[in-house]
Amino acid sequence: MRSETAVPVKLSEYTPTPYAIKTVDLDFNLAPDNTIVVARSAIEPREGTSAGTPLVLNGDELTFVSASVNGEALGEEAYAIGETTFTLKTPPAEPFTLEITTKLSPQANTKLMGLYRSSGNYCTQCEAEGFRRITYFYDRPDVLAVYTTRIEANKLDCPVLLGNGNPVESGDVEGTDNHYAVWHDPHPKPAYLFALVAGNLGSISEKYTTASGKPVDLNIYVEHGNEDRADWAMDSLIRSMRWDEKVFGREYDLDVFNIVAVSDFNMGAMENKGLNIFNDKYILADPDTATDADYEGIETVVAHEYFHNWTGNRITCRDWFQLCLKEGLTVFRDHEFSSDERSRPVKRIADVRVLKSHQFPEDAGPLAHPVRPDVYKEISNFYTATVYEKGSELVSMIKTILGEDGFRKGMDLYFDRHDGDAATIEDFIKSFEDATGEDLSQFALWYSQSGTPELTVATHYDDAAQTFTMEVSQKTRPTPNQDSKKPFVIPVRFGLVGSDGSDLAYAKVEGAEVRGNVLLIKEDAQTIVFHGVSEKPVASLLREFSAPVTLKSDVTLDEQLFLMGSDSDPFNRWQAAQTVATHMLIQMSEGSEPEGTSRFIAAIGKIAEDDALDMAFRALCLQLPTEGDIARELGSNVDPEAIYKARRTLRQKIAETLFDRFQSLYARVEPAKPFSPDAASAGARALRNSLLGYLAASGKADGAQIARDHFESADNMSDRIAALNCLVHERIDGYQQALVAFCDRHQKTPLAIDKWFVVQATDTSSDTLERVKELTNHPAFSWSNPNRVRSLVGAFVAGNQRCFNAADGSGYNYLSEITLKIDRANPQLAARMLNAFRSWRALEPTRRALAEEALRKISAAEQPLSPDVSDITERCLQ
Ligand code: B3K
Ligand code: ZN
Repeated sequence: MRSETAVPVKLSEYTPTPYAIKTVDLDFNLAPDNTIVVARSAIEPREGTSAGTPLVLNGDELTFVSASVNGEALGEEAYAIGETTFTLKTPPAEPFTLEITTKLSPQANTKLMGLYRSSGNYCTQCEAEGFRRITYFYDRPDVLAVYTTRIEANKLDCPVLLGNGNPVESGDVEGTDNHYAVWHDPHPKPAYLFALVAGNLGSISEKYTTASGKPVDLNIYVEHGNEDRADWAMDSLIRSMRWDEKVFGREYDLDVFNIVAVSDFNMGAMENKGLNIFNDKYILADPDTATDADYEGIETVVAHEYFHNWTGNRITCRDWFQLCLKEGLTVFRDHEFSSDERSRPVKRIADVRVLKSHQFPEDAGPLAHPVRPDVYKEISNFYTATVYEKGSELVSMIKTILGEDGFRKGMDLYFDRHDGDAATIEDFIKSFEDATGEDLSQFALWYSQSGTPELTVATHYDDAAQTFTMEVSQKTRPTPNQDSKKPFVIPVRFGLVGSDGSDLAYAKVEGAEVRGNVLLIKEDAQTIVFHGVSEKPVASLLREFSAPVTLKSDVTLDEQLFLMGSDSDPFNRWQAAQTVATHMLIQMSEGSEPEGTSRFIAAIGKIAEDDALDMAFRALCLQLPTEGDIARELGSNVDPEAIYKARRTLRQKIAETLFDRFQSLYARVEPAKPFSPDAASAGARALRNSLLGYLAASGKADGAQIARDHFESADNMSDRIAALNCLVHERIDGYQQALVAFCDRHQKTPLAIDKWFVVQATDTSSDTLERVKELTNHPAFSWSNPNRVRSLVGAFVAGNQRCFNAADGSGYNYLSEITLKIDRANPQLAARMLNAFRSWRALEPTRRALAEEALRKISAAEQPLSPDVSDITERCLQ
């Protein structure tokens, strides 16, 4: 590897900066290749800093122009410019003003970090370390300053000029074609929350009044022509603001809240104070171009970024190790919001699917790390499913353990105590301890120990004594840098289900603390005895998925089928279906005939037809575990081809067996017209489209015709894309014409063309890789746009298990080639793609060797690697 090995940053080495920066006045004069930034900072030594301690600021790819202290230009002897630093050698002992001028080229910024251009507009992304690409600064989250930003740009090119906080002044710059605007943000904030937007944009606006009566102007800016696709985002924003007032007592704190959607963005969105910047995928929607999943994604991401205003911005992180303090908590808050807005069990199942498909494999492989890591080389690589999704699960467990009231008290104390702080996980946990008197020291291990605990439960019912005994043990496999682990506190929500499907009463419990219907497991092994249980129950454990663990229990196939039909907890009904299917698929992938297939198929049919159940829930129960789910369950010696075949066989069997019933149900399910994105309508479409999937997979002519008709008659994107998927993936006559028709219809809408890329990239035919390569030459594709790359290349490497894991290693080689290609322009995007190797060690030996070879090709490449890509490669190979 030719890149310099980055120095690891360690949690244990945290020290505050020797200087504080109180205020920053930024002056931007924008031009594509020659933007001038003047940063005037009011700086003072912190208590204890000895006089003359050098001031060392961060910088990255900056052109330094000049610097002055208290208005006096600095001579060259007074400062030093390093590759990543600016050092003021002997700062004054008293508070002083440092002014630094830098020059940037937003046009040439392909990393999409710092100040860059998207469709000709200027925008910024500063988290985690992008502000140092704008000016030399203490670019770390524990330096909080009050920002004032003056933006000057050409009036015609950039009629819109936006900054953080409130607008204070604007006007023409005399004698030029420029105008300017000044924004002031009264809330001290870290540099990563800085933002600026300048460009030619359209907008929609609304007025909002907070619970205490403060008026707020809400604006969403989009590229011209997209204004009428921003209504759902605005609606979501208003509902989020109301919800945060009601559920957490949190109000908005500025006069304006601006959102800007841009088309080139490395992630989903960014919570900059008062000026959220979004990937347009999470703003733009209309029925013809966006699916129900897109509408839901917009609602969630708009809420998430808004909720950061309190969890992230008002209370920020002391250092990047504490990232989960804002991310895990804010994901928890957006999950709660969506659960309240939609169906709670359906949302829970969807969230757990994401957790299990993204976080569990991460936690089981070479990239595993604690929710609060203690060392990193490249922080951009730690915006992971573990920090976000598992981080959210930890907050949810705190709520389960403390109960609704205790949780709210703890949150209130956290907000009261830490408003305006750069806080730590310890501060967060302490707030709950102090508010409730609970000792959470063992619970805190969840933040420092990586790996998914495995919970094993063996049960026994004693008829004569009327006791039900559970032998419970927990084990967490070794993970990088952590060979042995202490036992976790695991809250297990449970019920003892009796033969009529209702939960049985019990007189008392020995061997574990029980709170309500939650068992608190705290030891490596413990025996729990329920007394006074009138009949042999079936244990329904981990209801609502009350802890992020894997569960091995002795519940039999018959009992699982019983829970599938009768458990009062919908989550566990779904889970039982998944457990049964997973066991069957594993047996099939190993070449044996599974037990219980016909009973499982009958149970699936029954759920599908049960009109008492939510349609979205029925749709979820119809989804078989993914190939990734099965691979994860196997854990080692994974043969993706065998898994693919097993899954396809079972799917076809279900389709053939239930064809007539599914056909009549399909005809019966009619989503309401006209189109509405609400949860009930989306649920009806989801059920109908799941049924369509089976009808198309049946191999029957009728099924094929239904799929063609579905495509032709679709009046919304959810239906159209579901049908296109069936046509292409089942190779139904007419699929090529459908692909052409889709592309023609949506050629002016890049976000819709992304779906067209995904359909083709996830096709499991043997020539898919060639097709993906061809499509990279399609006029709609662009290597510089992250959404396009993720839709085509990302969907292939992460969403097409069969072809990415082709036995000849072609998929792996392709990933190493494109990683190197993308890395030259956009390291973060390249590192994201490379994550597809995170489970390579679990593969069967031949593929494992090929994957290792492909990873080694990256590390041995001639070109210098970014810290992002070298970090992932190194950790994968460790
Ligand atoms: N906080 C941002 C993520 C920034 C990622 C930087 N590489 C979005 C979010 O989680 O809300
Ligand atoms: Zn976030």
